[in-house]
Amino acid sequence: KDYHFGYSNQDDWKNKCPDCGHNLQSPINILSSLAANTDESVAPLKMCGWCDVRSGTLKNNGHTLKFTPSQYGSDAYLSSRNHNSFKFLQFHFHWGPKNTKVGSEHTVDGGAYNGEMHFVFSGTDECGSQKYTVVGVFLKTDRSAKNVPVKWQKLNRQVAYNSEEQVQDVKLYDYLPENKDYYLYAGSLTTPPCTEAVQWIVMKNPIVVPEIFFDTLRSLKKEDGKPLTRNHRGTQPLNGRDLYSCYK
Ligand code: SG4
Ligand code: ZN
Repeated sequence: KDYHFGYSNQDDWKNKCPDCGHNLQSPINILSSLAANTDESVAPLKMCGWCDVRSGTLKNNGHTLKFTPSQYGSDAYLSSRNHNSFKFLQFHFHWGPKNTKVGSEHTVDGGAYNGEMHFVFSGTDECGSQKYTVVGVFLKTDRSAKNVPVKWQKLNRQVAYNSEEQVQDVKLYDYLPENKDYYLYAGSLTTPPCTEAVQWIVMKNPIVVPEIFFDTLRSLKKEDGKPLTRNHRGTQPLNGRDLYSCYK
């Protein structure tokens, strides 16, 4: 049975889901000075199928707005470091209550962005256990934009709680910043069960998102009928984990 967690009582998550209280949790505050580590295995991302156009469903699950590709057509994969060919599962969003600098899950040198988009990939490690790679992209509100780019119009839907709508022609690559530099570290899912099986890839540069899309996200209804005005977890202690970065 699902744990009906909320974002106002994050300290309680660990009572139901012990992993949420463990030591390798996400998100984190990324100290850019610590991310100076270079490691030859941290290589530019190999993206396969990111430019393909795919259709799928946009679902409001009460915790986020999530795009899941339909089973037809080619799959999208990601490989980086020692993880080979992780298959694309879904992307979803995190945001805050206002168009101020709060809403992203990761922060950089203490600073947050307006929101964060997560591309979730899954695969297995050498021993066969399930692992995830999540690519995080910071979102920055654009107040001035008069016309909404088509890639945001497609996702700009007031989806009712627990229902889903069809979306056509979504290209993952359209939602990545031009510069593909990223930070990398080992962490967890940012929602219960907070499983510590995630290789995080956080893109250094944000993408720009029209304000109207954030308005739509904030008006989505939760299970209790109230609007989901924020869905970002607070940053968790690094606890000595290594942080890497990849520059082109
Ligand atoms: C959101 O609640 C998604 O709806 C979940 O997807 C996702 O869990 C969860 O966030 C955690 O993902 O990238 N923020 S995160 O760490 O992707 C998974 C589903 O419930 C496993 C399918
Ligand atoms: Zn997420």
